Amino acid sequence: SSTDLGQLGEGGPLYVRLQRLIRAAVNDNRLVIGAALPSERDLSEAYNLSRVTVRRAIDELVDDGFLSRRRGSGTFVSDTAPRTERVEKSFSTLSSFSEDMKARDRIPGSRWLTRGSGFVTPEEALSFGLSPGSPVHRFRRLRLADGAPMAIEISTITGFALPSVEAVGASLYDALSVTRCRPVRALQRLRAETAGEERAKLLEVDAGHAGLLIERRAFLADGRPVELTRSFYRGDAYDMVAELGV
Ligand code: 16G
Repeated sequence: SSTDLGQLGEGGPLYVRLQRLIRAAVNDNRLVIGAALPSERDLSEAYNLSRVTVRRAIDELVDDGFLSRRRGSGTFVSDTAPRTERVEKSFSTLSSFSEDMKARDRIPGSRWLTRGSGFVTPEEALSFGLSPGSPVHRFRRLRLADGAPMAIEISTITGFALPSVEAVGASLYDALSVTRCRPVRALQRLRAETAGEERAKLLEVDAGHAGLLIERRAFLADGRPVELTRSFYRGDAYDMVAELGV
């Protein structure tokens, strides 16, 4: 084919499939910011699509700010192109990052930034209701979906819940299920925060990027605290949704 964008996937209208292909190419850097998109004619020939379909796909991506047109020279990947499709995350269920991603057919990933074991800080002891000197495990992880960074998570886990920090593989909640310490109740607090240099670099966004910080304090049925996690989510990758009743 005359393009390197790969195969058109299945499911949904043709113009949506072409959009998915273009977004995926940007996601995994086959099309970098500023790169020119193949011409509409090349796309329609390569994928056997009508020019109307190709134009519709591209027009929408231009409207979204994902692509931009420069008169006379073609269509380019915008420098504001969000590198991921937004994910709707429930704000009212006690799900794990891995479960959230699998539910959306994304492959969850995790990269260790730091990990170790130690003792509670006076602050953690107070907010957790733990005795001073209680053992805890601590780690920082970069969370990925299909290889693209989505969130940074900083966790403190009470000592009794895990034999060691190495017991955590790809999923913390899987490890906590094994020790029968998966939490069943949690308090969450959400606030807006911007990404400083360090967060921005890890999440591959510009410094000053608007993110969502969610703090989760999670407990066992008997009230013992298990987890204190601060998750910094990319603001361009998430919508927080909750079902409310009266
Ligand atoms: C979610 C949780 C986080 C938990 C993690 C476990 C929120 C706001 N936070 O990100 O508290 O530690 O999932 O995910 O939902 P894992 O089992 O994939 O490691």
